[in-house]
This record gives sequence, structure tokens and C-alpha cells, in this order.
Amino acid sequence: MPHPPESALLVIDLQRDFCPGGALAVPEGDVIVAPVNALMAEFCAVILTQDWHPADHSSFASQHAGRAPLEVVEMPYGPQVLWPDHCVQGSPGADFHQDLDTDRADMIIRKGFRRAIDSYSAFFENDRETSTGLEGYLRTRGIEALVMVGLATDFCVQYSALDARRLGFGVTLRTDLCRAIDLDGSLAAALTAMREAGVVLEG
Ligand code: VGL
Ligand code: ZN
Repeated sequence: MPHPPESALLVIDLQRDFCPGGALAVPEGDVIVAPVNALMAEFCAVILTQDWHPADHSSFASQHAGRAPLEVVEMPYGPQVLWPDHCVQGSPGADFHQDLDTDRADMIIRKGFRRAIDSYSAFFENDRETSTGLEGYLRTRGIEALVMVGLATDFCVQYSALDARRLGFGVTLRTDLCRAIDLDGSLAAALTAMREAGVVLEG
């Protein structure tokens, strides 16, 4: 069944570095690509996000002497997990998965391009204040509801879903078309937080 025009499909970070063989591989990240392509046909509006970091991004463990990936540091905006270098602007790992149907995208929103601040959410950077511009885009197109899919359930997908609810958008998460990193129970915590925020979990 086609979705109404006021509903958009938001495909989060379906990039090579988040797929098996990539720098920050999410288990089974690649298996969702074909069904996500198929789902695009049901929507009038398709929006992709792309994690897009400078090579010296402050979320990279390589920028913090004596720190290893997955350690947590305190940033001016709060705690930040340190990651392996990933999705460096212009690198092959930052490209979308080679099978993703990017031609269907009306809009590609890049995030995480400021060195000093990470951006999990498609809407706000990790200070929860600096806007990516997506909210204005959606509102000026009359979009009121989002179906979300992509990587990773417990980081960029969760942050995007919670921000979208906070802004008043309807949010449905296709859990079958998302995959998680799952650090110390972060997947279960993310699902609970999203459910409590009124995100409809489907799939
Ligand atoms: C993501 C960690 C770092 C994600 C992006 O797409 O979930 N996770 N950068
Ligand atoms: Zn990132």
C-alpha cells in the first residue's frame, strides 16, 4: 500500500563503513539494502542521511591520545563514545552501499561535518541544539510523518527517532530494516526509549 504524500521514508547512514568489511561494521548491515530499495517505491518522498566526518573528527579515538575505540570521553556537550575512524568525507567508506538505490533520494542530508561535535541524529548534532536543516526541509514540504530504516538502531536511528518525536513528527521504525551496534545493552535501552517516546515499532 502506498504511503500518503505527507509521509516520508528516512534512510539512515546506509554507508559502506557501517556494512560488513567497513571501518565501523554493523552486523548484517548490508542485508537491509535490497528490502529498503523495495520500500522506496511506496513513498512520495525519500530522504537519505550520510555520516560525513572530516579526517580529524573529534569522535575518532585516533584524535585522543591513549584512548581506544568504544571508550567514552566527556565533551563540552556531554559524554561521547569514541569510534574508529569512519565515514571520512570523500573516502570510499563514506559512500552509500553500492547496491542502495540512491537515485530515488529527493534529499541527502550530511551530518557530523563539524570537527568539534558529533551528530548521530538527522535533525540535531549531539549538543541537541545545532540543527542540520532537516526539520525545515520536512516542514516546507508538508511532511508530517516519517518511516525510519537504517543503521545503527541504537545510535543514529534512535537519536533521529527521538528528535523527530520531540519535534512533533509521527515516527514508525521498521525494526526489521534496521541493525544495531549493541554496546552494553544499548539496543534494548534504545528500543525502550523509543517506545516510551511514542515511536511505533513495526516489523
Ligand atoms: C553512527 C556511530 C558513529 C550511526 C555514526 O550511524 O549509528 N554510529 N557514527
Ligand atoms: Zn559517525
